[in-house]
Amino acid sequence: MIKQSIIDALNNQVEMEAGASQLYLAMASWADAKGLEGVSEFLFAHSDEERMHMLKLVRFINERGGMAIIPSLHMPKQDFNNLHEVFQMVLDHEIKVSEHINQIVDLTLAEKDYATHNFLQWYVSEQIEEERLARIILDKLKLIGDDKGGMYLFDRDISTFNAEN
Ligand code: OFO
Repeated sequence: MIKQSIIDALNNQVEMEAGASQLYLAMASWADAKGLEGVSEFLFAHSDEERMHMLKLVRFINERGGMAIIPSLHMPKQDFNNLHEVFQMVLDHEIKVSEHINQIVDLTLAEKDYATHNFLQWYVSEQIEEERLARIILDKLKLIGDDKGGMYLFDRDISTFNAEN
C-alpha cells in the first residue's frame, strides 16, 4: 500500500504540473495575440504536455490505492515584455519542477517505495529534455537580440529546435 507521505508528495506534483500547463497556456495565448504563430503553437503544445504529465500522476496515484487531488487553478502571469522573458520563465519553472521531482525520488528511497521510484524515472528523463530545450531556445534568443529578421526566422523554426540538437 502506498504511503501517505508519498501520496502527498505526488499530489503536490499534480499541482505543479497543472500550474505549468496554465502558465504555458497563458504564454501561448500571449504569443498568439502578438502574431507569433510558431512560438504560440510550440507553447500550446507544451501546455498540453504538462497536462499529460499531470494526468499520468493522477492515474498513478489512484492505481496505487491513493486518491489524487485535483487542484484549483491560479491565474498565471498574462503579459510578458518579450520572448526572452517568456523562455527564461520556462527554464526557471522547469528547473523548479526538476528539483521537486528529485525531492520525491529521494523520498521514495527513504520510504523504500520502489514502484513509485521506478515510475518517477520517466519524469527525471523528461525534465532533462525540457531543461535542455529551454536552454537551447534561450541561447538562440540571446544570439538574435533585437534583430527583427532573426526573430522572424526564430518564430518560423522553433518547432524544429528539438529535433535538430
Ligand atoms: Fe515540464 O514539467 Fe512536467 O514534468
